Amino acid sequence: MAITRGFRGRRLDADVELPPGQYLTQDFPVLSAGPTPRIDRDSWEFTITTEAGATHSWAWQQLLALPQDKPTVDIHCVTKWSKLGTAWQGVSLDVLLEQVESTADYALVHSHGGYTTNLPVQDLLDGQAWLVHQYDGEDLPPEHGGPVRLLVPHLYLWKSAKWVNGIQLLEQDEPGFWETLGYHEYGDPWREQRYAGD
Ligand SMILES: Nc1nc2c(c(=O)[nH]1)N[C@H]1C(S)=C(S)[C@@H](COP(=O)(O)O)O[C@H]1N2
Ligand SMILES: [Mo]
Repeated sequence: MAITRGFRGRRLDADVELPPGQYLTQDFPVLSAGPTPRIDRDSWEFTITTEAGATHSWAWQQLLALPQDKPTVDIHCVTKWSKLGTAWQGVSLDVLLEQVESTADYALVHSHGGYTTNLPVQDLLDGQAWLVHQYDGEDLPPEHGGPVRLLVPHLYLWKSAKWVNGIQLLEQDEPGFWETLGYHEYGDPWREQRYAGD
């Protein structure tokens, strides 16, 4: 029976305000610019490099030992689908950046395979961004960025780098993969910042 169509969690679709130009989807599309890497949890490592060149790394068990958050958030892809109430588990970037000495304003996020994306450090702080390793109560599947991806739900989803392995803190902003190809440097879905100049 299709009686649950249009109903999502506690919210009726009709009551939901989406960012301009977006439509709702119930499934979870996969968007990857290259092949899906298979990354072993035991050799997984995440490194923050500061503007001074100092590095701070976390291994898989160290990530799991940090305080865990369970954000439930709406996500918005620049290809116009939005998905509501996605449930994740991971570590707030506040916790990781707290352990790092830096006054840099910009971050360039790096992924296994060479994907990059940039955003202001400010957008990684104050409970706005996580390194997530679970989706919907299960280990994050490789196609969605497992073992660990960045989640920055207040920006278009291309900023949420899958297979994340590091963040470079920079004094000068540097465009990432899609930003170099004409996408917006910031990417706020509520201001419909899809392409450079929007
Ligand atoms: N490493 C990496 N991260 C990535 C991408 C990618 O191609 N490589 N695609 C981005 C884009 S454009 C989107 S919309 C989301 C898609 O996430 P999903 O495949 O889990 O839906 O991942 C983002 N993160
Ligand atoms: Mo995307």
